Amino acid sequence: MTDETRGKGGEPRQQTTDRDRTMTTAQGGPISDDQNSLTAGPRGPVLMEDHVFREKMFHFDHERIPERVVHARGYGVHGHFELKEAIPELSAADIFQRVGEKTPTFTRFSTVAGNKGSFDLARDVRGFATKFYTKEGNWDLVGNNIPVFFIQDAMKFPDLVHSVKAAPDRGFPQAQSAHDNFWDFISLSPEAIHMTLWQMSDRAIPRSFRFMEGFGVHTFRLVNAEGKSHYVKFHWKPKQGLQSVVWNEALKINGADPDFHRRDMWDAIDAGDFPQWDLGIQVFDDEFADNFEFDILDATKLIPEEQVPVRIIGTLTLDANVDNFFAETEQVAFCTQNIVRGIDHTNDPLLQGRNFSYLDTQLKRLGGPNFTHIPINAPKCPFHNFQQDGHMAMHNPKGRVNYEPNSWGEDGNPRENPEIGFKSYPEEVSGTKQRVRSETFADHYSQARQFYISQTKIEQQHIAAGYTFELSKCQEEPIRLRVLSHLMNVHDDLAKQVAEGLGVTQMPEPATPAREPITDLPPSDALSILKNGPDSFAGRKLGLYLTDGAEAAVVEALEKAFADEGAMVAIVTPHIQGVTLSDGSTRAADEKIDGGPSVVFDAVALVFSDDASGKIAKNKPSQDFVSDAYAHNKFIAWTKAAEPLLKAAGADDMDGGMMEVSPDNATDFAKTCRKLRFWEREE
Ligand code: HDE
Repeated sequence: MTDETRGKGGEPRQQTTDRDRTMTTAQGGPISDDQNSLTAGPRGPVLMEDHVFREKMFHFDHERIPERVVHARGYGVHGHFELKEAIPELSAADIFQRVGEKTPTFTRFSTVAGNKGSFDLARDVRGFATKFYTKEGNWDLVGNNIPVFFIQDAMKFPDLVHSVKAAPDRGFPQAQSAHDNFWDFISLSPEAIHMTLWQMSDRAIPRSFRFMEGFGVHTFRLVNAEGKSHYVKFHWKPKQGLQSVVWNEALKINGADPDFHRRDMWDAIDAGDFPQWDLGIQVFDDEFADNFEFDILDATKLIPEEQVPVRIIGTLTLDANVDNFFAETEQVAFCTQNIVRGIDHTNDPLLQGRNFSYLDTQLKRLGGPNFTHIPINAPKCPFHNFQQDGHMAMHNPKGRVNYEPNSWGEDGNPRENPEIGFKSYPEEVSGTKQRVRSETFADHYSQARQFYISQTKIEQQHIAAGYTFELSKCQEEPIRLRVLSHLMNVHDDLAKQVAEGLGVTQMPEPATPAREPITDLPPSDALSILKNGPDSFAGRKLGLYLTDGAEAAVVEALEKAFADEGAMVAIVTPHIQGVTLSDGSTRAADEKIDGGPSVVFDAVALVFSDDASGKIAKNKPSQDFVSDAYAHNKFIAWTKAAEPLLKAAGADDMDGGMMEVSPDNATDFAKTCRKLRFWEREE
């Protein structure tokens, strides 16, 4: 990649020559000394006239912009969307017309509750927002990794967000929902219960952004060239398969590497291992909507894939890291109102509220109405209008015409185009002006139950453990019991497990449902992570712990087996200088043992020399490396000399997740790792 082409987020990077490298002020004046302020005498006062100092400090003082009020911590990546199946019969959107055509994209993943500097493995929803730079304007699909939301009406969003974020008096807790305010709000808002099942499940602690799904959440419209409309829900399906961590692991990753998710994305793309997602659509019509058990405008409900299959129409490939985090990841401004001809909104009250909020918040965050001039936000197709001036205006049209209609000639004089211009779907609307929640939004428990019964036993245990952990952080007993009273309407088994975990012996009365739940919805396999895992270890990472003198043949066999699998191998050693193997070859270290705990790997292998065996068994970080891998149900391979360490770490119960490794069976170990975790250990 040349310097000139790297600036994907904006202008090409400037070519630098020797002469160009002279440091200048923002005004372009060459700087002779950037180390010392201008003073009256070597020990005298700094002079006000020092314009070089003043300009430098002034700019530094203003470096920060307000962080996003939610989704503050995020990570952006460039990519492209390739259309695999054209859908002109459904949508006139230009991006959906020509098979094989690639549309540039920018995707930002995020956590919701934490500040910009918080940690990656918070138990939280993940944002999954993609800007498609289509030939007919930017289309933003601003989704999450969970297909439903906490609330039904945008009016409640400030309350929801206030309740989950740090309390206003004490300024904590940071980046977590395990506290009274959040569960107080939830327990008084039964519509949120379905979403909390997802949030307490392992969906909220993904292993990597690469291993999670994305959802547009709301029902949108697709409108074809004849003006015919279908409803649609958008899905992102990771080609890498789904994978999450376990909660104890998440807690430890946050200490070991708070940047775990962003580092993972950066490393994968840097290594050329480009993550991909298929874009799927669930398309349905009014007849389906009228017969569906729930309201399609209610964002606390999903449509099971068994009822409306997901049709794959294209693939997103993320293939380039940003050049400048601030210019691209920070300044990108997603707006749900950015839609293109062929896609339209519905009357989902959450979506309609969002359409106001995103534009509004960008104004504050980016300082004025010209944020569309920032390269990452600007369309990549031609654009012309009579908008002008304002803070930091970068596109300043020439000539005298700045109004319409006008009678000036054609040149630089944009006109409306009814042929290709955006037209809202002409839906008939009428009704009494009032503040009321539709009766059709009143069922709060049925899909929560459906989600629960769709999970494997292990996943159900994790959900119960998630509630137990979070509610145990609530100091107020009435709040804990109120949540329990809702869970009793979801599933007895779940309510019992949580009650037991909390030590509640006297169950509360179940909450009074606004509408009797439907208890016979069938399970949906698509809702489980473990039923949708990968079929290889590709894209995952083996932590290979080596000592000096480790048998070279085993090391080479493991390296080859995992490379063949498409996986990464990170070398962990007692010293950062690396190790010398039995045949005199060397391996550089990726991590020293205390900086590379097993929580940052997907599987581990221990290849030690006899000489190192006794000493390493007594080493605390080495014991943690093994005991954590064991406790988190990871596959562990070892050579004989590692047995004392296994024993010291309490991992000497030789179950099916443990394998003594030799040059002959390294490939078998890599294949075993395809299951990702040995869940039987937890059962
Ligand atoms: Fe957002 N949301 N949101 N949200 N949201 C923002 O916009 C809002 C909702 C989502 O990487 C804000 O630019 C309201 C659902 C993502 O830059 C803000 C409501 C979904 C991102 C805002 C919702 C999302 C945001 C803050 C209730 C999934 C990060 C900064 C009606 C479908 C985008 C910003 C990025 C960000 C408002 C609910 C996804 C304040 C009012 C539902 C991925 O405008």
